[in-house]
Amino acid sequence: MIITAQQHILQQQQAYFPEAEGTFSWLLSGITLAAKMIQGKIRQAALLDVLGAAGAVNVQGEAQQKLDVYANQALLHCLGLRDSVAILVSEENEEPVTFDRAPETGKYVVVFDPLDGSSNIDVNVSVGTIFSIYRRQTDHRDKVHANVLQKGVQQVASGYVVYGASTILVYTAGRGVFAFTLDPEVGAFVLSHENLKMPSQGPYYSVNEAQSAGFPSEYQQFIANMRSGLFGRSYNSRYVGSLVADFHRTMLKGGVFMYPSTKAYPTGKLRLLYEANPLAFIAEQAGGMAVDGHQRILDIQPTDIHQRTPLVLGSRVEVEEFQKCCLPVEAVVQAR
Ligand code: AHM
Ligand code: MG
Repeated sequence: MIITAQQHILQQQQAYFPEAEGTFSWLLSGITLAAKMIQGKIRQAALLDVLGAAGAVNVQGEAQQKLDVYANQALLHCLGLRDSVAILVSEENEEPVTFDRAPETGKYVVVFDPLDGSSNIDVNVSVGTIFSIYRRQTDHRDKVHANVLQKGVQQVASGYVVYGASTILVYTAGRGVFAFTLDPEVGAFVLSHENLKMPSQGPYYSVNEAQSAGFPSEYQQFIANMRSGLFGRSYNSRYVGSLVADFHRTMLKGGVFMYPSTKAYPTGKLRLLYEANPLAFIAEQAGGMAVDGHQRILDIQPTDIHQRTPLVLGSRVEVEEFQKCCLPVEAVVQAR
């Protein structure tokens, strides 16, 4: 028989937290509902006049696509109706959205990128939703920024939905990674990959190589090492330009995804709270790693809700080799 995402979350809760009241699974059902609404719109995009720019620019200074706006509204609506949600943070909203909940409810903070890679929609390339869930801090319940600016290690759960040839939801609540494929006949996300593990080394590296002249030297060295077969295998390159699609491939096949600092994005392009942290949590749960060139992504103390970070994410062997390239030359010789 099939196991739906909802059933799976309830089973996990009963196994590990028998005293849980089901609020967490109810919250996650808000995300799966929004994901179904978003995927429905994406599948019909060219028919519904929802392709193209909405005419506004978001807080990142990027042109908002019409589907960005729809996806954001779907998540704000579906999650805002759950009284366990105290604060919502979205890529598309400059400030956190807060809800005035009773003290015994409003336990969670949810951070999301409603439609990542949305510049790819017009050409029918995969896009995704990324989310991250934190517990609201009881000792400073009403300090919005303290609740939102938590380190990635404090995530209760995170996940992404990739709207590709099929729609797949991947999530972790800190006890392994599980993937669910939307079954259009049933109308539910059905368990399709149990306890996903990322291969310890993989066949692909994924980076916007056209920008490589502006990459810091450690990235250039690392890419040169991969190209010259230094890690005992040859690599092929793959770069969709949609983080969720590039990460999903890395999860299943292994390898490494990188978005370094560049001339155009001196602190990296990707956002710590709703892009790097949720995927880093999943990568680590699957046996992979995520770093920014100096430290583990999950250990970074955020200072701004929309802050960016360089990101190197993927299989253990490749990320460890990247870290060796970040060391001074003498240390690299010793480390080999
Ligand atoms: P977005 O949040 O505006 O969609 O931008 C994020 C996207 C990621 O999905 C992807 O990894 C990256 O931008 C690609 O950027 P580039 O085109 O500079 O390679
Ligand atoms: Mg994004």
